[in-house]
Amino acid sequence: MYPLFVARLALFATHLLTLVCSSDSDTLREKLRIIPNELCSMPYGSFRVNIYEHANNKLEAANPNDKKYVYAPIALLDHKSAVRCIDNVRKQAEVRFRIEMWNEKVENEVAKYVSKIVGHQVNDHQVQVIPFDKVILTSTMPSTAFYLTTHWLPYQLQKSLQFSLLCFERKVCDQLAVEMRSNPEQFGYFKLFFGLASQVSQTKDITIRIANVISGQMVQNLLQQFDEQVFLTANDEKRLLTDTTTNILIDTLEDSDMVSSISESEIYNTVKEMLSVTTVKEKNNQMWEWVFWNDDNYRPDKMSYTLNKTFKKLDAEAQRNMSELYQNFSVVGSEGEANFLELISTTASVKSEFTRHGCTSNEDLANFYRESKDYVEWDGDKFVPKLLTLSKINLTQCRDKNPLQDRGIRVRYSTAVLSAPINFVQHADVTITDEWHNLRLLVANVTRELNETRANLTSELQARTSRMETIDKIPTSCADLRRIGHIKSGLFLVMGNEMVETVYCNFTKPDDSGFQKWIGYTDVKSAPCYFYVQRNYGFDQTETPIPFDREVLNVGGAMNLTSGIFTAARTGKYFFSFTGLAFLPGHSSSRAYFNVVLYKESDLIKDYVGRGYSDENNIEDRGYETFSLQSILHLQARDNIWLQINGMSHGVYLSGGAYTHFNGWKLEEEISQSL
Ligand SMILES: *[C@@H]1O[C@H](CO)[C@@H](O)[C@H](O)[C@H]1NC(C)=O
Ligand SMILES: *[C@@H]1O[C@H](CO)[C@@H](O)[C@H](O)[C@H]1NC(C)=O
Ligand SMILES: *[C@@H]1O[C@H](CO)[C@@H](O)[C@H](O)[C@H]1NC(C)=O
Ligand SMILES: *[C@@H]1O[C@H](CO)[C@@H](O)[C@H](O)[C@H]1NC(C)=O
Ligand SMILES: *[C@@H]1O[C@H](CO)[C@@H](O)[C@H](O)[C@H]1NC(C)=O
Ligand SMILES: *[C@@H]1O[C@H](CO)[C@@H](O)[C@H](O)[C@H]1NC(C)=O
Ligand SMILES: *[C@@H]1O[C@H](CO)[C@@H](O)[C@H](O)[C@H]1NC(C)=O
Ligand SMILES: *[C@@H]1O[C@H](CO)[C@@H](O)[C@H](O)[C@H]1NC(C)=O
Ligand SMILES: CC(=O)N[C@H]1CO[C@H](CO)[C@@H](O)[C@@H]1O
Repeated sequence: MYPLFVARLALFATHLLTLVCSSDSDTLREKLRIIPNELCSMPYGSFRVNIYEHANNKLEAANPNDKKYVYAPIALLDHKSAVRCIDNVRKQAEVRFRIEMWNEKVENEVAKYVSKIVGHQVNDHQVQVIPFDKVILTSTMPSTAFYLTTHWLPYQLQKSLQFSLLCFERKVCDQLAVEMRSNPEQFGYFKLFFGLASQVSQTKDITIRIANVISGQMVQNLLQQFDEQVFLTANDEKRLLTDTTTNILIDTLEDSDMVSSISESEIYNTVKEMLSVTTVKEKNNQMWEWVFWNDDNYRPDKMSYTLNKTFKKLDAEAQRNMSELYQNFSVVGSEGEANFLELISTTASVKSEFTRHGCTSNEDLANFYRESKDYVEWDGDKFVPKLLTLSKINLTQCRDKNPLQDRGIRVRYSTAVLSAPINFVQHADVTITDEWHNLRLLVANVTRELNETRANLTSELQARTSRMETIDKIPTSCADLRRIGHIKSGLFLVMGNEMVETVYCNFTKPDDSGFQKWIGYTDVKSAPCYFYVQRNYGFDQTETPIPFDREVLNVGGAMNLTSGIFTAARTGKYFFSFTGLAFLPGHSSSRAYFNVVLYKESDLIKDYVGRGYSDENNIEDRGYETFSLQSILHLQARDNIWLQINGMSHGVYLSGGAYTHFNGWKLEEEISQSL
């Protein structure tokens, strides 16, 4: 609620955590059962972490694995988390930021460090942060820009807590948030107080001396600037009383004492009475000379005056718009600002009026609009300052002091069990471990990497496709491959004259000369072709293709057993073999013979390829005679191949019974012809 800065700058020379006094040591001993003399102080980044032992560790029966060690919160400021917010409950601008109390890394290091000190293994679970119940952020240096609340925050051993600075003005908070993010060490005068729920508060009678009240910086400023009296806005009144209250507390309480909120507001109100601050609601033009305003340009009467003057320079429509802008309170924020800027910028003489007022940039004009909306209104035909509730202080009284009385007051306060200066991430080893933050970073990293990968791939693809041509044929060389976009050297298949060929393309060679190395033919067949057929029965017809009746294998179906004709499906080289058994009878005295011919028919031209022949003159030697015929042929697609008996003597026949075999297969295909 109201501020408090508990201070003793001189005491704050070291970044060591300090246990504050003997009575607190008692609290530690009694309530937490901690041995108050620290066991050790572990270096951690640019500061140290104090480590204490649990009293039970000293018991005779204590097992090393049950011993407990506690360490002081690290109080590490996460300066990057500082943001300016508006607390909508208190209607107050504030700077919010996080302070880290502990993390797994510290815990782990404490365990390791204690292990070394005590000479036996100490596990993570034997170590924890001191179990305080409450915490409060204080400052050892008073500030007129911000204040801190005097309410304790419950602390349930969270890894980190949010704290805030409260500002009298929003723009001050904006500035402070930036400062904290960019130069956190300036806030080195912050301290954390830790306490226990069971602690009883103490009381102390103090005297508020009028001399102390008047010696405050803001009162002194007012005494210099104004003569008999001064009027303050509610905000400035609060600033003055807060500032004074803080000074009084710094003067009367010990460094580690925390005043209760109620006592603090009692002091605040007492100071208000002592200064005989009275509230007035006045509308009187002379009064403005007595009003304290941080920046004179924003004094309501001066803003009204400028608005009035510029209003007269606008045309009727713009005038209507401008007056509406000040009546329509619903038009807030950026929309109102934008409308205002537009109205000003359309008329040059209006703009120069604002320049005279000290508003040169659009930023100034937007500020002017924001401030003027709070303090100026349209009364129907002109702009007038709003009726303000102001506080009046009689400065004459302050000067001669006599009528003013010192006042005694009883304050209630509690003493922190531990006071710790806040620490900063000044060392590479010390990092803030905010899981959410890390996760966000990780996601951002992954997204960035994906983006980069995508960008890389896109540019690579573009680089390739920009070089890529369409050649509208099957590539026949490395040069063709390069033209259609291949860039990685290796073995490739290209179309040769008849067959597919394998080539090695060395694309690292700058030009097309000599970058193709011929490797060999590639045996590619559009379909397999193998057959093996037999005759089971004898055959004695001449001048007709020999049919077959047993199909052992006929892959591709090129062999027609019924007709005895093999038809080449594709152009290429084929192998055929024919072996058989002819029966030459012994009843005739004349020569017995058997003549078989392999025919090829291409484009209806029938020609024989080769012949097989058996004969026998001697009757005694007649009987079965074998013959055979092998050939390799180049066939065009649709060429026919068959065997036929072209001549034989009477009674001769081709034997069946699986003694007659016809085989064939495609050796290689002229694949270029097949496409
Ligand atoms: C006045 O306001 C109306 C409606 O918002 C807008 O269309 C018009 O341009 C404004 N005129 C001037 C002169 O700003
Ligand atoms: C002000 O409010 C009136 C009625 O709500 C509306 O017609 C008018 O456009 C508003 N003017 C501006 C400048 O927003
Ligand atoms: C201020 O206080 C003095 C007494 O110290 C009194 O004479 C004077 O009238 C007061 N002035 C105003 C403006 O109230
Ligand atoms: C994100 O990337 C930065 C550098 O590119 C690196 O330092 C940081 O460790 C990364 N964060 C995570 C969570 O991966
Ligand atoms: C990734 O790229 C998109 C669009 O290309 C962009 O909007 C986004 O901000 C990028 N994200 C990161 C993390 O770079
Ligand atoms: C993208 O390309 C650049 C330059 O070649 C390289 O340094 C970077 O690692 C690449 N990024 C990814 C995600 O592949
Ligand atoms: C490919 O060409 C480059 C440049 O002429 C040469 O240095 C390299 O040895 C060649 N690679 C092979 C495998 O022939
Ligand atoms: C095989 O030849 C016979 C006789 O010429 C014919 O009737 C039959 O259709 C042919 N079979 C095939 C599969 O071509
Ligand atoms: C309140 C205020 O400043 N009113 C002024 C508006 O402008 C006219 C003329 O410019 C003055 O006469 C009023 O006093």
